[in-house]
Amino acid sequence: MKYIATIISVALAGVFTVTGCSGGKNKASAEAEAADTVAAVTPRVQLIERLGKVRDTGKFAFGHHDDTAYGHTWRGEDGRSDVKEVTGDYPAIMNWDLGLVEWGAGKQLDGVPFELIHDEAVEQDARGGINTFSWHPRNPATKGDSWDTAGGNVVKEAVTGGSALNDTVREWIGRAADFIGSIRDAAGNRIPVVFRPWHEHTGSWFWWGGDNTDTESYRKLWHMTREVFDAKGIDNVVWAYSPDKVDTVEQYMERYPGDEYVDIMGADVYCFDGKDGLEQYAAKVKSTLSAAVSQAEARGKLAAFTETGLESITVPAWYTDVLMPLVKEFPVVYVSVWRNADNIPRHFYTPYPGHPAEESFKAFYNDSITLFAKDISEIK
Ligand code: BMA
Repeated sequence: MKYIATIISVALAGVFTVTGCSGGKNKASAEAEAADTVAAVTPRVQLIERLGKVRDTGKFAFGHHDDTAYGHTWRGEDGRSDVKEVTGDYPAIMNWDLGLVEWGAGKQLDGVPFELIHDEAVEQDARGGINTFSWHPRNPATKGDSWDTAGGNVVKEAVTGGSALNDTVREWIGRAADFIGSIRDAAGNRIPVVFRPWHEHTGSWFWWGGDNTDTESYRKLWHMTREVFDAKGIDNVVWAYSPDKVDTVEQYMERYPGDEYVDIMGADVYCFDGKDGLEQYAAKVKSTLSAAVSQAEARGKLAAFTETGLESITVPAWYTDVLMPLVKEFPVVYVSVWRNADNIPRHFYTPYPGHPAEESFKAFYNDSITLFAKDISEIK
C-alpha cells in the first residue's frame, strides 16, 4: 500500500509541478497538494473511481439483494444463487441489509447471519463484484420495526444532542459503522462498499421518512451518521442518497443532506403489474431517474437505480421489454432488484429456473449493456 502511495505521490507531484507553473503554485505547495491527494486514496475513493469507469463504458451493473444468502426455494447453500442458476453468472452487485445490527443481533431482519454477510461480501469482492448495503433499523422510540411510524418526530429527537434517543441512535449508527468497517479481505484491507442509509425518505412508510419528520431533522440525521462513521475512521463507504419515486427535481432534492455527504444519487422505484402499473412505472422511473441523473451530472456524482423490481415478475418479458428500455435512457452505474425470499412464495424479483421470465432474464444478461460479476471484474 505504501509503495503504491509513493508512486502516486511522485506521479502527482510531477503533474502538479507542471500545472503549478501556469497556476502560480510552487513545488512545495504542489507536493503538499499531492500528499493530500494521496491521503484521500481510500477504499471509498477507489470504488468511486471504479464506478466512474463503469459509467464511462455506457453499461450498467446488475444487482440483487441477498443473492447468495438464500433464494426462492433454498437458504444457506454455499455458492448457490438464483441469478447464477438462470444466467451462469453472479450479479455484479450484491446488496445486503443491516437491519438489527443496531441491536447487536447475530442475524439481520430477514434471518441472514451477519457473519455470513461478511463472508459473502468478501467473496463477492474477491470475484470482482461490488457490495452495497441498505439498513432497516428499528424505531428507537417504540422499539418497533422500520415501518413503525409511531412515536412522533422520532428523527427530531434523535438528532437533538442530550436527548435519550440521541445517545441510542448514535450508538446504533456506531454498530452499523463497526460492521461495515470490519469487512476486510484476506489481506486485511477494508473492502469498499456502497451504503445508502435512511432510504426512501420521500415516502412516509419508514419512521425517518416523509410526514414522520421534517427536512432539517432528516438532514441532521445524515450529518450525524457521517460524523459517527468519520469519528471511527471508516474509509470504505461510498455514500448513496436514495429517495423513493418523485415527480420533480425539487422533490428529489428537498431533503438532500449536501454534496459533502453524498457520492451516488440513487432512486428506488418499484413496478406493479397491470397496464396502469406499467405505465405508472415508466412515468415514475423517468421522472425520478432524470432527477437523479441531472443532479449527479450537475454535482459531479454518480447516478444509480438503487432498488427496483416487479414482485413475482408477473410480466414475463419485464426485464427486456419494461426495465431495459427505461434504463437505457439514463446513465446509471447500477440497477439493483430486491430479494428472492425463501419463505414468502410470491416475494421474488429475479426468475429462478423454470419461471416464465427466465428467457427474458437470459436475454437481459446477454445484452452487452448489462454487467454481471465476470464482466465487472474486468473493470478495475
Ligand atoms: C421488504 C420485504 C420484507 C423484508 C424487508 C427488509 O421489502 O422484502 O419481507 O423483511 O424488505 O429486508
